[in-house]
Amino acid sequence: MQISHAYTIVTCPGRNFVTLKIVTDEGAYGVGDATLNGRELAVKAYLDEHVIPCLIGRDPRNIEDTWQYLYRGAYWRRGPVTMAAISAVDMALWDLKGKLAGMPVYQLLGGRSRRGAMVYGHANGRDHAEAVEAVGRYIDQGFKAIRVQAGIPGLSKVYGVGSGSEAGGYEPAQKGLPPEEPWDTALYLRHTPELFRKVREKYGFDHHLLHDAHHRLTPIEAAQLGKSLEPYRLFWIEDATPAENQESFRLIRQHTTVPLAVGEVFNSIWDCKDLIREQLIDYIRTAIVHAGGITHVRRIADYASMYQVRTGFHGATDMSPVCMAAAINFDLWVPNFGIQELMPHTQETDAVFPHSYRFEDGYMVMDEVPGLGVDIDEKLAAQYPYDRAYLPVARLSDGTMWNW
Ligand code: EZ4
Ligand code: CO
Repeated sequence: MQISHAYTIVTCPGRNFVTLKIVTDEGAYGVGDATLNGRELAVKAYLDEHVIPCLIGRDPRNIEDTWQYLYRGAYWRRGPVTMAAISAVDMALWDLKGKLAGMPVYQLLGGRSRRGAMVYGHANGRDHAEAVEAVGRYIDQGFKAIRVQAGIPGLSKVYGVGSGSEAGGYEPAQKGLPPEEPWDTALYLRHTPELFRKVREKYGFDHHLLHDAHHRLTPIEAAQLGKSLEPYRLFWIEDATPAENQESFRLIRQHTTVPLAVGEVFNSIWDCKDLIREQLIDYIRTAIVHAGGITHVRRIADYASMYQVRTGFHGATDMSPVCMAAAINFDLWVPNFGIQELMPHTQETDAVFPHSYRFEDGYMVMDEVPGLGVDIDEKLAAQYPYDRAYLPVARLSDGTMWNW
């Protein structure tokens, strides 16, 4: 059996997605997500120009060897573009292997460890009242876990908070050049504890609450936030501080017992190693599409399990349903599962990527379908041409660039 051809498909049913399709000489195929938000065509070119020519003629069943070939063989290891491309190949090969075996990928990994994967949704509001109300809507839908973000008085726009009509959590792609958003840490630290006080006061303590600081804080500021949120018993604070310098998390840990999650921008086990080994985090958020596919993320999860660090994979709308399907297969198996992020894709996106996963009473479940249980409707995809879009950037009030 050989890979006879492979190609990338770019589509924009609301936001841009890059998909890799790998086809065998016997006509079987697998799909992989290759989407890197705001840098989509770099991954497409990496695949088209450099990876696909090396895939032709290979035995698609040798997933591990192909992974090592693309990782070691590039000489230039790691980085988001390289790793997104490797992830796409890896996902497509697992999908294909599942189809060949007539089994879901979670069966190939070792079978089900649970009935469904607990997910958290995004409740947000332009002010506290709107955010508190949004939490109620998620509770009504059956969510067991809810991320809460709110606008900050004095700031015109805040990460994670759409305009009113987007209160359901859809995060729009940003057309044109990167939009600029203001940031002020002092205001954020002053108002955030109050938001969680109000949510707990209204709904009690029966639901898990999460919060994303989105890399905005220094370690000591993150420690302050953690201490101030302790009374509200959060499931986690995410991306409390940027993690290029992994030892930053030591300082946060010395001061607060709030659980910490990090890793949505990580692209290999090396980004996680010290954080996990020193038990500086509680949840690892690597996405299957950005951290080397199922093959590599499994290595990360196994390493994390030695230190009682659990998974909490990134699941925002800029990962396509192909990545979501891979994540849910993984979540159903992985012994040290924590939680899965869930943001609803647009109806247009769901139509381009027919899938078998679905939300049921706070969990993602999926049927016993071969492979990843997701596909791409190429005809429909062709109706949505690529439309360049960027993530926003953040600036302090004096104009200084900050972390978005
Ligand atoms: O900003 O996926 O937890 N979720 C997030 C996301 C990220 C986007 C970046 O592409 O932080 O909303
Ligand atoms: Co995040």
